[in-house]
Amino acid sequence: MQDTTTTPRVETVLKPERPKMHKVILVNDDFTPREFVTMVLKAEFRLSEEQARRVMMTAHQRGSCVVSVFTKEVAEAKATNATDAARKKGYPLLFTTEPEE
Ligand code: TYC
Repeated sequence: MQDTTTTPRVETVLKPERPKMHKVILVNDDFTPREFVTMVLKAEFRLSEEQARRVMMTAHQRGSCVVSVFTKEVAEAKATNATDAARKKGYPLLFTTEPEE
């Protein structure tokens, strides 16, 4: 006859949360040359010529366009770099970020 007692245990396994991704958004303006916007998109976001032109034209026609999504830190750094590159040339070009739904 067995005289040991066992107590049932419940183990909780926690899954780490996936970090929320953030969109980088290109905002249209009336002054920045199309070629410059395309060049910045290629340089900072590694878009091809065709992708860059498409994103630039979408922002031009609709007011804004999502460029890509990254973790919060990367999205903010890229938006700041790209906006600063335009400021150095005296253009009002703006990149913003927002969390994905
Ligand atoms: N609208 C600008 C022009 O006609 C070009 C442009 C496109 C500027 C997209 C900003 O996010 C932008 N020169």
